[in-house]
Amino acid sequence: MNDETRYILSDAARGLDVPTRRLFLRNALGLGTLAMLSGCDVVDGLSAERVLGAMSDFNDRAQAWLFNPNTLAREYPARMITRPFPFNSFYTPNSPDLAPRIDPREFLLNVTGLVERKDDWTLRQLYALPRFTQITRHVCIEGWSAIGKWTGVRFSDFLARVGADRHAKYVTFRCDDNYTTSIDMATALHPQTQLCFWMNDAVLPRQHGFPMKLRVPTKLGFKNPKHIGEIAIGNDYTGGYWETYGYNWFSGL
Ligand SMILES: Nc1nc2c(c(=O)[nH]1)N[C@H]1C(S)=C(S)[C@@H](COP(=O)(O)O)O[C@H]1N2
Ligand SMILES: [Mo]
Repeated sequence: MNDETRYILSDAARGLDVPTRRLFLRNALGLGTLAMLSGCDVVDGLSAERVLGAMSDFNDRAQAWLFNPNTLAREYPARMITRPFPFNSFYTPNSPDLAPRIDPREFLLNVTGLVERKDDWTLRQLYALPRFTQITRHVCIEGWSAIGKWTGVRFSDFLARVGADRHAKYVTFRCDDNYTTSIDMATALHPQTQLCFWMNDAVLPRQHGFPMKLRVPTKLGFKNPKHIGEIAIGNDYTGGYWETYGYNWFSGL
């Protein structure tokens, strides 16, 4: 492989999720193979990207296909809880002071799209929902993980209460800091997927997502939206913040 080839490949591979990228680079797929895959004689950066983009879509579908709705993420004993629990956000790492300030008395959660009941929810109403607690591991794609204890309503119960169309493809989360992400319905209905309001037995701290976050222990950390302001059910792909930077959309663990 010459330098230019290497450059084109590693540049295009940036659009892949980490494990796929690692595999891809380890196997150092040559230009010849890539040309064969894409069916063109001359492989430039753009066609390499197109092939890799198709691989990433394939990766989403393969992961969705392999996802077992009955497989539970591991739960841990309380003594293994990580303290302090790391803070992370897209706007600036290590600046919890920039996390949104939300007035709990004014807060309203919007529920939109393919649902029978589009009423907004106050925090008082949300806090009154039946709750369960999980101690699970949060895994960030940036290379750290931490164990926390989260309490809140089973998301499938919440979806049933609002009369969500369970055959819709996507659930999209729009957050107060303009972060967004979306998940597949199978994951939304997974028994450990939780709309959570408490962390380590206290109200969810501001930097960790007050007033609520979605806890999804079967997916990477960036698929766990904090400061949720809107939950939308629909069939149109909506992607998300990190997804537009090339992180694999499904990102199952
Ligand atoms: N609203 C919002 N949610 C978000 C993020 C964000 O920047 N904004 N970052 C994601 C990422 S990449 C991670 S690792 C976790 C970090 O959660 P923590 O701060 O509680 O550790 O939140 C996820 N959810
Ligand atoms: Mo993350």
